[in-house]
Amino acid sequence: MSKQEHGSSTHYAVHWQEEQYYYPGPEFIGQANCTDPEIYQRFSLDKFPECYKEFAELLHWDRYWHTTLDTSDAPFWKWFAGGRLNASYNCVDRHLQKHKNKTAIHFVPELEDEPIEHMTYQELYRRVNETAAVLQEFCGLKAGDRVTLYLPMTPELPVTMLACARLGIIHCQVFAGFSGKACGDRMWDSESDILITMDAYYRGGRLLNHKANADQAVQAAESAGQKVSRVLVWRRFPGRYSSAEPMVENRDYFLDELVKQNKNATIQPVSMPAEDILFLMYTSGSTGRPKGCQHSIGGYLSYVTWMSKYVQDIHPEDVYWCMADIGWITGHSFIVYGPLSLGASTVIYEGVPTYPDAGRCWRIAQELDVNIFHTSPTAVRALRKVGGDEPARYNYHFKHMTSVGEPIEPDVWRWYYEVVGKGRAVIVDTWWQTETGGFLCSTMPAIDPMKPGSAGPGLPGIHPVVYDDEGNELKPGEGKAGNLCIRNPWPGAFQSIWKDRERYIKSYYGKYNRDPQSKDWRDWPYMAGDAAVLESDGYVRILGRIDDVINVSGHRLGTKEIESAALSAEGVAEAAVVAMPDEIKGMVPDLYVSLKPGIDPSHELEKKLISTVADVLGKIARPAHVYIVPDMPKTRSGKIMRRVLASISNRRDIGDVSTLANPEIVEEIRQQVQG
Ligand code: 6R9
Repeated sequence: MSKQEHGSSTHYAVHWQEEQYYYPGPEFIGQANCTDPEIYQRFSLDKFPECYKEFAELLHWDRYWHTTLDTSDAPFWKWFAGGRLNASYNCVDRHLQKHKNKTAIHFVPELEDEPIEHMTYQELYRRVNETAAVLQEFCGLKAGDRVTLYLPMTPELPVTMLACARLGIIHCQVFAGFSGKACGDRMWDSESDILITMDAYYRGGRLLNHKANADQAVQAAESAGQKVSRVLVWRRFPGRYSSAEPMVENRDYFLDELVKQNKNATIQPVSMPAEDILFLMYTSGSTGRPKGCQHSIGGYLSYVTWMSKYVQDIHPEDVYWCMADIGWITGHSFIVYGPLSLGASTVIYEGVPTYPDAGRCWRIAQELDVNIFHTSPTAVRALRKVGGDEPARYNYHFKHMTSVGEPIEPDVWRWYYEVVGKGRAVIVDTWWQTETGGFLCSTMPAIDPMKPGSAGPGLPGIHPVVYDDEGNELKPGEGKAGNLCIRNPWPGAFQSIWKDRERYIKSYYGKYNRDPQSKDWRDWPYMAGDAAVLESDGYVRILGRIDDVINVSGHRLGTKEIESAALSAEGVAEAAVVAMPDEIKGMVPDLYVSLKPGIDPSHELEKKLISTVADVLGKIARPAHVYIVPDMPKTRSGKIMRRVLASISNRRDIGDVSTLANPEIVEEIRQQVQG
């Protein structure tokens, strides 16, 4: 699949056109939570928005809502207005009566000689309460305050999230693989003066010093003007500090020690308005500044609970493993909130899927008897590459598997289906975004046939539409690519961008809004920022982002963020980032820079640029190649022509460059890059 930009419109060349269907087997259908094909009618547009009551009814409410969808401040939708509930109560307390001895979380440490921890709902309840007591009493935090979490994949992460939710505190978890600087920027944006982190964690067999990153986060937040009053540090091994960094007096505290002082404390869950904020999740957009997506308590939790039950097909007796990181939206929705709200057993794996060998995932599946498996195309490609025959050596039985985060090539899909799923498990290819809270397009696993490479139709209640640049609707089967939009709001949708209402309207509703004054949701189609083709069977085939976002291993990175990181290196005058397809990661960034006068290109400088980007943003943003070029190709008005650089990186036809201000530079760069 490749993308070429011509002026403002975007044209896609699609290299797969898959029309082969696979059907769910009778074994799966026989046990599925939803087998009723009428479900789509129950959620047709004429039943909107009241149909979504069914989602909210999966939760415990302290007070029922009076208005299912309040549109008075369109497009800032308010779901279940007037209702009150607590997310922590819904994910923990309400399961105690029937399931207190059931495993809530299976924690699998990366090192195989460390024992697997099986935390029951009763144990989760105790730990969440004790942690909430520290947040309330020691930190003085209360509903509406923001707290930044910078935690790795250990049970302390969901425990801390649920402790926040218990008190109505807004948690802002930053992916632990992000740099301290990226974390500090988000602390500043969300105005959190407390950071909760961990001393160390395992990755690829090494115990990483995470406290050092946390210290950098504090430094970055403070230099941006955000005071940091406390840093609470969970210890990976309670009682044993695994970091070389000093603890700062009157600022840093061991959270496992504070929790011990609150042994068996109980904290009443605060009854929160449904429309208050549960968490912020930062994501990349087309400008350098990350967007803090604001998710609500009632709408979000209803949505992910329904999706977990009917799309993930989670039953009480299932063992469910989503291999995403909780630092991303997938982990929030489909490791923590959805599964725990259903009272399921959810697996948290600390480390690298292929550590110490290609069989690790399948050993975990065998040992824990995992039967629902959820991962990304990047992980599937990597697992296939290192151990294409491994799954057959292990005795596990998946009934259901998910693919999420990027388009999955039909060939990779088939390996996932035949080899990982052993030809028995259904696959759902779920298309959605940080902003959307939960899935939007996917097959319903017991109802719709699967088609490799296509996400599927809009889920019940979701009505996708593809518009061309002029706002004309593209018909199913027309074969044309356009901008994927959703006609209607849905309860999982984010409420706004934190502190930036304008950007929210402009980025998601600006292009296709029919009347800025309208209070009618029909006038506000949601624009996702993805290009897609609507197929004749109603399935949506996602082609990729239309904005300046690169999807690396399913993680969104703004090209502008990488460029501004590169510009922070000494001697760099200009920077441009383009996307390159990669066999494993889907896409990777290529970085082009030009230097200030008097600075000479060197191999050292290239290496320095790679490490600068990694330091500023985190390792996942590292450019695949760095090209130091004599000048950038530019328009007469001085804009860098990224599409020309993209064509050079991707060895595509460069097209007409005669209108550039400096056309001669193009051939020079091409020779430098392509040899
Ligand atoms: C959940 C998540 C969102 C972007 C999205 C799209 C891409 C996600 C996909 C997919 C093809 C799928 N994307 N799921 N593309 N097929 N099943 O990934 O959220 O990190 O915000 O990324 O990822 O381009 O716009 P997020």
